[in-house]
Amino acid sequence: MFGLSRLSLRLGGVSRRHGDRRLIATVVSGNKTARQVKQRLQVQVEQIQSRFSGFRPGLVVLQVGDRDDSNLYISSKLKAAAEIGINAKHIRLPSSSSQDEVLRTVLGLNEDPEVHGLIVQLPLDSDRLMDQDLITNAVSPLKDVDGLSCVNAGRLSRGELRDCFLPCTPQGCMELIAQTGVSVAGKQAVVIGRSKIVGAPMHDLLLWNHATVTVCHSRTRDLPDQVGRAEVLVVGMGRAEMVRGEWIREGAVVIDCGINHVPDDSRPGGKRVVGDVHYASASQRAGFLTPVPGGVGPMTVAMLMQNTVISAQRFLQSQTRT
Ligand code: NAP
Ligand code: L37
Repeated sequence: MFGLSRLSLRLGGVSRRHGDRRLIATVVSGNKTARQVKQRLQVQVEQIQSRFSGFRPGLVVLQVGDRDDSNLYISSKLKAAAEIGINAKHIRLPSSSSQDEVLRTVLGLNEDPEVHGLIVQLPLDSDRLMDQDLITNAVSPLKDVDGLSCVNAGRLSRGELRDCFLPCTPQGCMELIAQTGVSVAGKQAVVIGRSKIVGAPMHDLLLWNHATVTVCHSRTRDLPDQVGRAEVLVVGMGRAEMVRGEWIREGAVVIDCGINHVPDDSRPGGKRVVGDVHYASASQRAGFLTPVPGGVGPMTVAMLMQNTVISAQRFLQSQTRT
């Protein structure tokens, strides 16, 4: 049929062939994009500082307990903040803390004028009964740079995107999609996962950027069939390498949020990090693909910094108005 198997297409910035196994997706680097975002923010913070004599955006990361993964993510957030000029503070409450103690800490930070961004690092690592939603909702919507409070999530779900803080991971995914040059408007998008931090806000962002969105979850029948329809695929399920290349529509934009530690005796720590997408096979089908590590993870950190700078700017505007 018209030599289709030898038809050369230009997709993803590279020459590729249909019908053979030599399609190699363009890698969408989160490390590179995050670096660019942080450089831009650093300049903005310098400008704010010179205009408002020494003012610094302030961020607090509140942690309950001592999870190893949270410790790692928090240290990259503190490092990024220091690079940019954000005044970041880490408060760690013991896992024996009561819910009231956590709530009191949040309410105190809500009142602190030097704190412009406040996040509660999830999941909570507590020995006591905790209502996670109650705690994330206690954060003032004006300081909720994780975008997890009902007020911000509600605004996002209604498409009021300018007035809210967007959750960091989905916002980072949108930035990575933008890097590909592919517009999501009118496209078939599939999100795997419906959590409050990844899947649900990802659906909202794609929807209000005019994609037609399907959300899959653990009760979805025939996941490979759904995946095969996606021109844009965002995966946040926490299942190591579950999405196989053979499921993926040729040329699709594939964004992998998964962070999974799998045993690997050849590595010094005896394990390595992989995504929810099987990278080697996916790179033979996708047009664009994010790596793990070095994909969505660094963008999550960069978007937290961006939200904090936006929050500080809004704070300054509210001060100069009065
Ligand atoms: P989560 O709260 O556990 O949610 C997982 C979602 O995936 C749920 O909606 C679940 O469905 C769905 N799911 C699980 N198994 C499935 C299956 N076999 N088929 C279809 N759907 C399935 O996890 P999360 O917090 O959203 O995180 C998801 C992944 O992203 C994890 O690997 C996490 O480490 C990673 N993550 C990365 C970043 C980053 O910055 N890169 C940030 C946050 C999270 P149900 O709703 O039906 O249970
Ligand atoms: N904002 N983010 C916010 N709030 C929360 O409550 N849990 C949570 C959250 N998640 C989060 O911080 N995730 C995260 C995940 C990965 C990285 C950073 C943040 C990251 O930098 N990952 C690296 C390294 C991965 C590894 O070696 O484990 C990466 O390149 O993907």
